[in-house]
Amino acid sequence: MKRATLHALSLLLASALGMSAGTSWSADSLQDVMKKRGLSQQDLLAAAKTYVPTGKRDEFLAFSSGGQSGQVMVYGIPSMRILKFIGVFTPEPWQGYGYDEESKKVLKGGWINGREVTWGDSHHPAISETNGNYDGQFLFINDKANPRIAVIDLRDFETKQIVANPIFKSEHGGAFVTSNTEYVIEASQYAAPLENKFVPLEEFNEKYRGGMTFWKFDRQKGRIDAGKSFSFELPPYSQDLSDAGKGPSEGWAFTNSFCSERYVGGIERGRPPFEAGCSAKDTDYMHVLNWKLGEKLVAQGKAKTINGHKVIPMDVAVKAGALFLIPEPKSPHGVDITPDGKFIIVAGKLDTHVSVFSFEKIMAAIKAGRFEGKDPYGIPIIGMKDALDKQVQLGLGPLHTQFDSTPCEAYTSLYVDSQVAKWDYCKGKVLDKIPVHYNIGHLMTMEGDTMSPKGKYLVALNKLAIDRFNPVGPLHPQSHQLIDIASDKMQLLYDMPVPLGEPHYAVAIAADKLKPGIRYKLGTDSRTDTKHPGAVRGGEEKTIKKGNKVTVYATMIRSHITPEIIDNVDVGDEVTIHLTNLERAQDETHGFTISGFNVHASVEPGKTATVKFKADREGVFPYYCTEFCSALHLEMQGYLLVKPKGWKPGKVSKAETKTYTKADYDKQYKTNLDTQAVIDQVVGYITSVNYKDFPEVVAMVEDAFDQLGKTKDVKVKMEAAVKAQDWQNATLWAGQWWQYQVKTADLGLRAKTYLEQNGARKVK
Ligand code: CUK
Ligand code: CUA
Repeated sequence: MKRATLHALSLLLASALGMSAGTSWSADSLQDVMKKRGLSQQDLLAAAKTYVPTGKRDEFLAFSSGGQSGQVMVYGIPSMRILKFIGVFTPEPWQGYGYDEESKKVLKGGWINGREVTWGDSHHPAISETNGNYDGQFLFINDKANPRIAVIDLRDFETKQIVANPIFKSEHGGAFVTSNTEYVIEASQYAAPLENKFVPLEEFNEKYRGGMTFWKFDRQKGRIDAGKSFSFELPPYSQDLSDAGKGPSEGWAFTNSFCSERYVGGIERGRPPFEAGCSAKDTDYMHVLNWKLGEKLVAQGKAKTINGHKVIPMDVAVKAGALFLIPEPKSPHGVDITPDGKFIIVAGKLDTHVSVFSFEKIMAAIKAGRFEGKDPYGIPIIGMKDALDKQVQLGLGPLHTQFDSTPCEAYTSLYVDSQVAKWDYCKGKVLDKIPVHYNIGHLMTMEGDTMSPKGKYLVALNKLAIDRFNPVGPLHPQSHQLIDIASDKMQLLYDMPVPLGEPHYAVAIAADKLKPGIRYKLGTDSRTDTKHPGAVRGGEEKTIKKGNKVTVYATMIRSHITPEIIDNVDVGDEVTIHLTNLERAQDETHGFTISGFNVHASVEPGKTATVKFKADREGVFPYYCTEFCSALHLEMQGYLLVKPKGWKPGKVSKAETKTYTKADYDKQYKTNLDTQAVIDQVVGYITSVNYKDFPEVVAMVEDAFDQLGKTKDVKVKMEAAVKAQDWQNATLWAGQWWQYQVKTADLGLRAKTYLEQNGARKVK
């Protein structure tokens, strides 16, 4: 490149990146960096499109399944910066998920027939919708391995509920929501008897079944209502991905299937394997279900009850006109409804085409009673030609489809080709292709499965990373690739390694639709959103012993845990510690653990969490705060003393070294006066500007005064010690006064910095 051109580009980028010439980021240094790091013009453009400057935020948030980790990963787009791992089906230590009592109850909801299951294979996240568009309130995700659905509240990004499917033994087609989140859909995968009984494989056709569950979502409560949920019984066809209709197709749901051959393998019995028998036929079936009719059938008492769950038998659904089949090409995978709700796009793994089915044609065939026959279970089959709008040849191994903001434009992943194909489903034309690395499964565009896709970016969720990242041993990270889809030509922008598990699907929402809180109302049990019975305010801390049960009502605030000593525990006692974080300041989380008992709680501002264990060994067990929450975080500590049976206090040395003198006290006192002067200055500044217009600052100021308010009590104790000439305690109480001052000053300075950086105005 000519030097002049390079210089011009550098200047252009510099201005695009908000750098002005003359700062330390000079145009020349950008050239130097390009040269030194071997970056091309293309690289710089990609960098400029993904880079989110320090302190700035992303435009979209992606919720990605965490695959075998059983968790959900949250990251920003376009920066691809990871923001959170949400513990869902598996314990997550940092958040205390699975280590405190409240979250253990959530995980218990996902036990399978009384057995604790601590691992999950999360596949498909879904954001709650209102009128077919994301409303940013809730997130749902399924567990394929152990048929379960989880509910995550997006006010605090915490898992609130897990429900285990009462009739499935495995599942895959979930979680998908109906247009107004009336239901969360979950379809089974491998057919099995719906009852929990042994049935020999010889009775596969008669007794094994698939199904589709409609979990009723109670938006007010933010929880699934299992009592109002129901399922359709389906043939043993290995149902796969599913989707809910929207707009004109609202009220209907669609699910693919593979192995509609109902083939049962058994290599060891000399039979050809499943893979051969399950792909023998040229077509499988798309299932077309009317859930609104299903709802009515249940209300009319036409469902039977299996394992306490309402199930609509196939013959009942058929008779009511709520269940149909349509042949679809060989081993289909994705079934995706277009944003206008008019077409259903099916991609077949073993077919080079995608099939565009017309909802209008399907309805016309049903209305006219035009069927080409019935399946062995009596379900009417609509002819493929009567339902198909068109087929488009895209490439090898098409799997999943997402949509652009431009009408008719779709993106389909090509697993075998390792490509993304952009195409027009109205004209049936391929528009562009881009290679990805490697073997793409799902893909995701911004709000790309709603009625109003936002376009802009696409993420390819690739199965294999192979050579894309620094090698870290035989198990490679997964690879997400960010692709710019704002113009006609797709452009690869960024490779992101995912070291968590295999994310099957992800969804992305405009960040401004999310309004998460920064603190809980004081004393909240975050897993139930109710007042925690173990919550106490500052000053109300207590320890109660009844029989062999010890209950501690504790608080945490920088930088102490109250109580600091728990000494009324005898070996064999059951110990329950409720912890309330009294902080109001943003991001002032305290963690809590006790050595050796496998407990941990993450106690965010306002939250109350409980740890519980049996003190089955005598000994001395330090406890401490696990978050580096202030300069004196290491001192945020305490002791649990577990006494052996029959222990009596003997002669304990009371000798406590007296170290402090009047000189020490005077020195501390002077320091306190100086610190107060700093505080007064900061307060003077804050109250001189419009700080009340900044909610973050208001919270910090409240918290600061909280801390300062505590000095009153301490000062009284200090003065009493001074009067008694007890310089030891006078100095210690003066020191505690200073601790509160330091925390006040710290908050005040944070508030002042915030105000200065965010353009506060003078008000007086
Ligand atoms: S599945 Cu994995 S690539 Cu579970 Cu949606 Cu298609
Ligand atoms: Cu609280 Cu460290």
